[in-house]
Amino acid sequence: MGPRSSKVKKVHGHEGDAAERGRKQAVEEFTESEKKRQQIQNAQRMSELKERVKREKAKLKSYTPGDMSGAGEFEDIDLSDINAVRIAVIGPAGCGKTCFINLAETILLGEDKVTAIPQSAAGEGSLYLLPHLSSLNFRLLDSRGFFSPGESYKEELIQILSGRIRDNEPIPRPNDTYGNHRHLRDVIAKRDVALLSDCIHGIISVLDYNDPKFMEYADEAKVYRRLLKENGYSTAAVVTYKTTEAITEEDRRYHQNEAAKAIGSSIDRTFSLLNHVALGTEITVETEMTIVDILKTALLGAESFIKVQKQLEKYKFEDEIRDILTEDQRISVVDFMTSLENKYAWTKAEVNNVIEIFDNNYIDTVQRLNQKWEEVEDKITPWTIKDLIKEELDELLL
Ligand SMILES: Nc1nc2c(ncn2[C@@H]2O[C@H](COP(=O)(O)OP(=O)(O)O)[C@@H](O)[C@H]2O)c(=O)[nH]1
Ligand SMILES: [Mg+2]
Repeated sequence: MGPRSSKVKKVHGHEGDAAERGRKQAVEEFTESEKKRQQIQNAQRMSELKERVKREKAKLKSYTPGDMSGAGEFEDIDLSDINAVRIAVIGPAGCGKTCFINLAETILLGEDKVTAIPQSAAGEGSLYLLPHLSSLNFRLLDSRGFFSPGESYKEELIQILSGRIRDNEPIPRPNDTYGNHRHLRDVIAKRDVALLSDCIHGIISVLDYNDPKFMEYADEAKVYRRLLKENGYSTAAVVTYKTTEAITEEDRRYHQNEAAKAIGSSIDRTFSLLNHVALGTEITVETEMTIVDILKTALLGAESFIKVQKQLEKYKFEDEIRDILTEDQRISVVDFMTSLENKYAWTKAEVNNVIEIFDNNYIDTVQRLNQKWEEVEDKITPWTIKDLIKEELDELLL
């Protein structure tokens, strides 16, 4: 570059300096106001989220079975026997079941009301089927973690779902060496399925992303997936994170997909959750919202399970009643009288006489005869026949 051009540049540079300063200032001012605007927006969003969490927590605390389903969903179904909706929290050992329940208790009831105490070491956690949130109208049941996704824990899960293993009871395993609970296995296996009110209605499945077996579970958990699906359960899935490292949105989505596939849940019923208990970090309002969403999802699934079971019960009952009625009504008075004619060797004339009386009084079935007995009994002769008819009728409709 020659001296001329440098001169031009210099002149230009002088003008440019002023313009540049102006531009810089404008940019700074804009950035500053944009920052403030975003801060205000964030603060607003945060206070809205806090309000929402507060409302949702209050709703869960006053929850009554049926609340999550739309109005009218339980119109013709009696829920009075369901004191509390029962949700089992299941998953591999150490995945964060107890920590999750601990978080739910902390945000709904407060730290001083927590009953779910997680294992801090790698050892086995809950060996009992422990109910939590017992002061509310739903329960979270902490269960014993499984160590492989294979067949071996299937029977145990069936016993929990069917209410054969009762609240606060040990969950016995064949190779348990401690506690001498093994004898309980036979006792539990012989029990009947519990009443609907004491069975498990909903499921929260937990998987720990940090678990080295995460992918193994994701591949092989189909035993549980099938079992739950076949029995009409709809599962809420939770992927827990025990790390303060930032997780990219892409990774999170990937884990969520894998967990949804493994558990047989849909993406919108699969949640990511930071394990604040294990990390020892403050529970954020976002985490509170996630826990609320998990509980709501699980309760909705549980309500639809209860609805289907109740409908099945109702149909079964109605079918039985219908069977009884049709069986009775199928017996015509003609058939009834003919059988008595043979049994007691009455004459045809005697029997026809009685049938004619019935006919004149619009009595065609034994049911009808029973209802109208007082109207016709005096017309039946001789009285020996009348008494035997009555005796046989009572016997038949007992
Ligand atoms: N460092 C530490 N780890 C914890 C603490 N509480 C739980 N953990 C870990 O967090 C994980 C989940 O624990 P937990 O909820 O008991 O799992 P569960 O077996 O599914 O009930 C396990 O790996 C625990 O070892 C804690 O207080 N400190
Ligand atoms: Mg546990």
